[in-house]
Amino acid sequence: PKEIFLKDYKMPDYYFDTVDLKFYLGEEKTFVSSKITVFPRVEGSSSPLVLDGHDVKLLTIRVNGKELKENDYRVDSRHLTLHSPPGGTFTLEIATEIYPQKNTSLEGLYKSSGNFCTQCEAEGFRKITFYQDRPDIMAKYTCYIEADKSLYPVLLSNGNLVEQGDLEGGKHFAIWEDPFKKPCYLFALVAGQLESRDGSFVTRSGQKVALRIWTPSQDVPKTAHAMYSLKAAMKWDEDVFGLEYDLGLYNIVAVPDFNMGAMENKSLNIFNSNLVLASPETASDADYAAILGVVGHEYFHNWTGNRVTCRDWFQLSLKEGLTVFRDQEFSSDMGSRAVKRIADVSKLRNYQFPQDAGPMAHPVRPHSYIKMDNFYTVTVYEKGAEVVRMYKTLLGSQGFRKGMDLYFKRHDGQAVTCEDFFAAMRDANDADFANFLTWYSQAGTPILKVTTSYNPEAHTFSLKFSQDVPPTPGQSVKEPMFIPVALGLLDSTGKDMPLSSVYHGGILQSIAINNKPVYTAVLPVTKKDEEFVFSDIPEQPIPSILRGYSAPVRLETDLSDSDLFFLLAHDSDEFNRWEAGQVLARKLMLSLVADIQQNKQLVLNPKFVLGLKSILSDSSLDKEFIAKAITLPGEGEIMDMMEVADPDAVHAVRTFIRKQLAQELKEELISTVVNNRCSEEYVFDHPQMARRALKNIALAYLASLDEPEFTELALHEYRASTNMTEQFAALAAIAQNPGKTRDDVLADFYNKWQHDFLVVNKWFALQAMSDIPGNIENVRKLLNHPAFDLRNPNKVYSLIGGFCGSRVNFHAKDGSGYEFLGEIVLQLDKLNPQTASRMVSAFSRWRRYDKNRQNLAKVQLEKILSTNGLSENVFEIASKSLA
Ligand code: HT7
Ligand code: ZN
Repeated sequence: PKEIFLKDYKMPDYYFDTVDLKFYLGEEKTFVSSKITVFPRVEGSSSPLVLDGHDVKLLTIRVNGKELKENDYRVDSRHLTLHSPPGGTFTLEIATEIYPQKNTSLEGLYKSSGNFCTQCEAEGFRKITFYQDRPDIMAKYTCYIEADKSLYPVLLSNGNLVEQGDLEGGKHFAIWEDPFKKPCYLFALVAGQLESRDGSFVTRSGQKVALRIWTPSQDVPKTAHAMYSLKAAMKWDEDVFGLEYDLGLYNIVAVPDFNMGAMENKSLNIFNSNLVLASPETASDADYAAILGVVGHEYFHNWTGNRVTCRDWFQLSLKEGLTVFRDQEFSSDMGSRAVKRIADVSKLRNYQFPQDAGPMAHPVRPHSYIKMDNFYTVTVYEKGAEVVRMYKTLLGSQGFRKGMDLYFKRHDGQAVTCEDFFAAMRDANDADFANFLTWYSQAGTPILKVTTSYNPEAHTFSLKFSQDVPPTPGQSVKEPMFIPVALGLLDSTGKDMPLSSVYHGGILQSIAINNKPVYTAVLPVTKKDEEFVFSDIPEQPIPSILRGYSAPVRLETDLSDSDLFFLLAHDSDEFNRWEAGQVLARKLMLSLVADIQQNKQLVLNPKFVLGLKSILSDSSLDKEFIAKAITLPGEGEIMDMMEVADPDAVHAVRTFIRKQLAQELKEELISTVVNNRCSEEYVFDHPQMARRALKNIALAYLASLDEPEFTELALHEYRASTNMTEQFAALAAIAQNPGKTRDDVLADFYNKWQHDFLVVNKWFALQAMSDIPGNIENVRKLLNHPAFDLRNPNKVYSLIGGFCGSRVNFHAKDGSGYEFLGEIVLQLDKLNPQTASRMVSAFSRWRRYDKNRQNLAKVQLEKILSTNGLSENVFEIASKSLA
């Protein structure tokens, strides 16, 4: 397979101005014709025009109305080349045939539950017709769709509906016209039996927008929350960024078969059903929150991605990092900022940090790829969002807004690069961003060490920073990064001290704003070693470093346990308050892992129990914050900090601490469950969600004790629940412990919900993730369950993805987990390479484990790689994992 490099980017030789598509949808084949106005970049040039095409049968090709002869062009399995196009502007007409019914890859045009739909990002348009399938080709599209009226009563594409009507033979047609130029990855078509929930939104300049969310008719009642989310997102983007919607219609279609979460096609978003459909009985608070975030995300792409798009796919984070940042801010403003930040940072640590430390580590803007689909990663998305957040931290809200305004002013209607975004931020603020661009080019999570000292005579407080970026594949030597460190200093009563000046680089600099001291300062750490000295500090402070997690680094401080307990009790920055507890928990877990490995008896530090007890009983705290603060760091996070990851020891330690805490805090936990019951009707709002989150975690702790009293309690909660959040939490609490009750409740849950495929996926995932030893047998059985289907990505993510998340069973010493995944990847690769390559990624960190596990995983990777006909997707991940 061919590797593509950023350094090889070349402007296209030809641009497209208008594209008229015609689709004749059929039961065996679909005819597609395109009529494109083409013009050369350099007037008069007639270099060959190379179009991409994959699994497309060419019928005819015409230039300026004249059919080409065979020696005028060449077709191979991936391209159509016109040897010598006419010198100036010309029309190109191509007629092709495709087979959506056979398309299980879910890219291009395919069928999902009887309906036609498309997925063109990143390079799926080439499976529809021959085209220059690259994002810097932006054109205006019209789309004619013809299909059987009774089978496909709804015909949708991008833009405005300009004409529709009936045809002979029970057929009908629709013509759509999109007035905005777009790259082909934003093209979309949907045809099927769908009904809509209709809403409307009036933009702040008075334009009325019709909003439609399309699903099969029985699901329309479950779209209310998605509609609410869409309206909230439209309003938020106007309020925060001054950005309005630009067409009279916004469609969302939910489909059950979809490789990712959703797709931002211009005015015709296509969503995975699980990110649209919700009712209190069937969807959890986490599902509601995900719907809000993703509906917002796709809507925000209308400006950051669609109006201003990427020059090439290496620039993906230009739209994705920025849009994730925007959806994170939206969700923060709609709920609790601190809790959202904690959730986002946890995601970064649990998924992106491991990627950044493994064989698939790549910069936010990768240097090369074999298959672009493999680079829709947590690094491009989540670390990319952190990079955007750092601009805001450095410039402040107003400065950031000025940068965004300039970005749109300069680049509306263009396909641009990460440097263009950087330049808009810099120029709008006259800012000095020093070496900031290395965030786009260097992979690896920087390690930031800080040592502090107080001088009681001089009343100064010094922070010495030292940074290191670890080597990553292809990048052995690293430059220092620009790390904005938000910092506060707490006095002995726990209050923030006023900060007005700091020595840096031999100069005393004022950090006061309008002559007023600040309570959180942002220190620009740009060198390998750097010192900042605060003056006028009357007493020894406790520093709160990296407030709000102001940069995506691993922070190592010289704070003592008592400093951390102090921060846990007092920090005004809620993120750092939580973080102090997590640092303590991580230290504790690592030392207990060492104990277990040396066969020592495990003893839980009573101070830790007291610290959590005081959080649990502090009624002044937000309940969702308490729920986060009493949640232990994940097993992955701890394994990531070990020289050789030991899944059994880490799992045993986490289980031990959970049980000890449950034992010691039994009374508090029981009253937390009892006092947080609620008979109010389900509402997706912060107070109610916070209450449910706290109650559910308390129940999980208690049930971990596996005592009849608490099994009864969990059963009671399961039966009394009127919403999925509490019902599923009670089921999960019970499912921790093997036995008859577990089996009965799991069976009861399935019987209750077997008609609802989204709930059944939760049921698959819960069982797949189970740490009960020997669970592989059950997972193999579930593979043959009538509700399971390898062709549906959601089912694969639930069952196979869920299983790979179980430290105990996926990493079983006998290799049974690895063998299972090896088999599945090969079966899946024949159906859907994108999903297969996501699954094979579970092997990528095999070198982190002991020799025995390494050998077992390596055998599977080698077996996969030696298989004939392997997709480029799986090849890329498997070969990089072994390299
Ligand atoms: N921009 C969308 C990306 C996407 C995608 C990429 C590859 C394969 C399938 C896909 N479905 C959607 C999603 C987003 O970030 O908004
Ligand atoms: Zn996106």
